[in-house]
Amino acid sequence: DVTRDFAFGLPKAELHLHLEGTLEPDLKLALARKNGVDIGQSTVEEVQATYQFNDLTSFLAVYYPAMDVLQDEDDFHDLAAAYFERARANGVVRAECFFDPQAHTSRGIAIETVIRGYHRAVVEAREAGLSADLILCFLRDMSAQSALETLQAALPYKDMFIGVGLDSDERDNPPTKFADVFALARQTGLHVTMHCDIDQVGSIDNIRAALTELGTERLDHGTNIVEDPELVAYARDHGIGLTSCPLSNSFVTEEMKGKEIVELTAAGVKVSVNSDDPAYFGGYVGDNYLALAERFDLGRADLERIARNSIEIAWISDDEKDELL
Ligand code: ES4
Ligand code: ZN
Repeated sequence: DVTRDFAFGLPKAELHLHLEGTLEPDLKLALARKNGVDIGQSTVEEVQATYQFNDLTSFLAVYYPAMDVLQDEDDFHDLAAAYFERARANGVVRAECFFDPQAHTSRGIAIETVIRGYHRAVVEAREAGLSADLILCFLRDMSAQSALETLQAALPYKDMFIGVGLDSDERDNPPTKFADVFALARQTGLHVTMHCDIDQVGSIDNIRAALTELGTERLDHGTNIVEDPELVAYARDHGIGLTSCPLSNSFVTEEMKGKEIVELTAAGVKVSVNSDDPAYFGGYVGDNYLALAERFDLGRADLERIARNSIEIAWISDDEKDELL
């Protein structure tokens, strides 16, 4: 008997959210017009008609080109501000948001434009009572050298983000490719997480390396860790949080990973539910809680457990967790 109000109202942390994935068709069109960028569509319906993905590659082929509409600091601010508003309506009390600087620097936007714009929205969200921070993600299909240069360029703004992540296409781009940059990030005092194996790419070996060699504190997706009881025990014993994204997974892997979420939670692994790229995958985090509950027959207590887990694995102090729980 999970209702929409219950799923949306649960106080929760959103830990796997790409700010660039919150670009709704109407804002995309408004920014295209403002900045004189021809995106090839002029109505929301036309934009939505281009959203035909059945795997990660077909998704990313729509996702990255759309970012051309983001040009100045206000654009990045407005994108993030719109997300924070939606997040609050979805019961989010803590948001740790990924952003992809290389998707912007590679087309000539200065990294400080990106960081300052997003950060201004973070500060405003905090003033409005939503705990929020940024996580800088490296694009794994670019070189390790590019990731290193990106981190170095971002370090002057180190007080504006709390960690680093790794996203984009995992095929042939295992986490070990970025061992040096993650080591530097950890030395700098940044948190570390990485996208691991949404299962048609990569392998359990990537998850093992992420955990035991690269020191990741969370696994983004990573639900196919269920294949390996030793890694499940490792994740449980080390308090490694998982950030699962049911609606996103149903697009790029054809299933929500509900069985894995239930099994891992029962095994004592802290699995959270998140929206990934909500403007593209049919819903924000409340929609993800609701879809998971409906599809896998979860009850209120199950969703309460997931929401509590999300706050417990957030990168905030124990005092702040107590306040939010
Ligand atoms: C992503 Cl679904 C997905 N997978 C990998 N990287 C991403 N960046 C944004 N969405
Ligand atoms: Zn993601």
